Amino acid sequence: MEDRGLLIQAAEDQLLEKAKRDGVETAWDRKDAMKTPCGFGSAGVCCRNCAMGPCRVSPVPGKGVERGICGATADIIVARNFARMCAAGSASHSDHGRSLCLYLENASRDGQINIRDEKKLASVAKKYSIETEGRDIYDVAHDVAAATLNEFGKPHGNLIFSSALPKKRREVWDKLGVTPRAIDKDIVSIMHSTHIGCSGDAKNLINMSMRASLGDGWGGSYIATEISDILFKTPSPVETQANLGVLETNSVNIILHGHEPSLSESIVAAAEDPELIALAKAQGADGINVCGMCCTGNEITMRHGIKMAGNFLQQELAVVTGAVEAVIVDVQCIMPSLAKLSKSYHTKFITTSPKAEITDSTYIEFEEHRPYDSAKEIIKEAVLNYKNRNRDNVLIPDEKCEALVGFSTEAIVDGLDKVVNSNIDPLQTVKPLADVILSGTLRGAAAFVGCNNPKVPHDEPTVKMMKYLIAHDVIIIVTGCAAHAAAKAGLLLPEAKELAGPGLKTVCSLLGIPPILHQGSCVDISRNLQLAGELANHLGVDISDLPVVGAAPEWMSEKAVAIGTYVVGSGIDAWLGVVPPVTGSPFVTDYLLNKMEEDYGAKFYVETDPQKAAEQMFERIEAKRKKINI
Ligand code: XCC
Ligand code: SF4
Repeated sequence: MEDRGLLIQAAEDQLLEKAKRDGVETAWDRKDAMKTPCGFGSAGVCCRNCAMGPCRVSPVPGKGVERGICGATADIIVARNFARMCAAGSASHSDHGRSLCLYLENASRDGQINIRDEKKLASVAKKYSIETEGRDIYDVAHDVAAATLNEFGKPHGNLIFSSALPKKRREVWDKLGVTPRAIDKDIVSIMHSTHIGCSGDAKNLINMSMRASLGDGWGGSYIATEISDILFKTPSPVETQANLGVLETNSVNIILHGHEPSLSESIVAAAEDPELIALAKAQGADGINVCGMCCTGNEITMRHGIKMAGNFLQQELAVVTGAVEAVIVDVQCIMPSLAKLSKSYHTKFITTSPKAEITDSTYIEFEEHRPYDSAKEIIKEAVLNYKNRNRDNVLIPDEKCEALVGFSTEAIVDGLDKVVNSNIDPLQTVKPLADVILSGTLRGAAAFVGCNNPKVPHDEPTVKMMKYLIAHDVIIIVTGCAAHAAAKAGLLLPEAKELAGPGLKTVCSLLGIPPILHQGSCVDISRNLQLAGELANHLGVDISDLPVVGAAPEWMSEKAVAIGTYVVGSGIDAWLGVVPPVTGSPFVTDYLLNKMEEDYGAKFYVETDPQKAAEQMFERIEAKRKKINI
């Protein structure tokens, strides 16, 4: 296979040059202008939790100012800041989950919100002990909405967990006192305990961070995935294309960017409305080309094969092509810079959520009670903008790559089942996967997640690490912006098996799958958890015993901090390629990188060299295999 990494870079360079010619700036320019980042901020020792401060204490023990005005040490300040990152990340994923529960509440047979996956509905209903026998599916759906909404703020007890959560893991959490109670409650606890004069113990704060983050992974995010599948169907493998070359010269190009699939699903459906297509043709366009970006891109590609325009650092480049009629967004990971940037082109930057209004954007609220009609009105703005495109200043890069996406846990299990063992006990569904891992055909699995970050070369560490691991017979599951990186590099193609080791190659050939399986958006890391949990249950071990690792090579968001935390808390080691702002605390650093293993059987690794990180991941997989004698 040709090395697509260089081609991707060439396409990106072209657009960066164009940006310069056009006199517009991108995140990379602003990163350069930022010069050296603040050392206190980088080490996490800056506190502005009260107005006696801001206080910055020395990141080096025994040197300089050691306490804030209230007496908080570097350990306390770093732990508080870390906890607040976990709270913000968990809040974002979980509020996305809540929006979908509220959306499901409005589902009705003859309305604009419908149930597309009755099987998933039944399985989620079972989780919440909701009767399904002989009942109308919409009544069941409304009960599921009520039950899941209750998980956010119930006053007593603990979250209701998926049966995929191994008993042993639950015992670990109970013993440490980190079993999530209610999603919102555990987030609020952090905001309370990090207020001036509350928790002054770093371990206590880290435990709270873990509890809220686990409430994200096994609660808010898990619910987001479950409800999305019920409403929009559980993904199954579908072909798509990735990179900015998916934009079309003679179509109305729409970039859908953000996270919640309620908006994006409606836009995708409404873009096929004959009325809108006729309107597009009347403007001189061939049609309407909807493309997805970041996590929204993952959501709509895995359910409809909608083309993937790119990941986080490509959002500005999409506008720079000069070929985008509208960037339509909802929440999260939307650069406010798009407002100014889009004004240098004809692009309409349309914000739709009261949670993420952006100054100088065109705000058209997405009306969830009439999603189809509302989506049509939004798309109309884009279509009518086609005539304003400046054809002399358009540059659509040639680069695009085919990909196979949409491997939900259900799809993986079904696929394996069909090939390996056609008539197995439904409770033994992960058996084929367990068998290929036990036999050593696959050495293990790695989950890649997360963002882009201009601190590292775009997509490069992600792709490098992936290639190393598949060459060593480690199967990869991928979500979020890392999934776009894999797609652009051609790694989501069945042909990429040529880059895999002999064992993984055999499995790929047998199943017709790529060595890297696309599992969706970042809330869909719940699918990773589900798969790992089912595997552990099947083998009668804890998740921390499995030869499974995780990595976020280019992470940047607070959501990624929450993810890393719940991944480790679930028993899976997590490699970070960007140093988190905790180095100013000896206690927190030592806990995350070492001691955590005693508590959770897993820990964080921070390694900025992708080659070394990949080697460490593989070593760790082999060590875990030894531990359970396989
Ligand atoms: Fe955002 Fe989800 Fe990160 Fe991409 S991967 S930059 S969080 S879009 Ni979630
Ligand atoms: Fe300073 Fe303490 Fe106030 Fe933070 S909480 S700003 S360390 S006085």
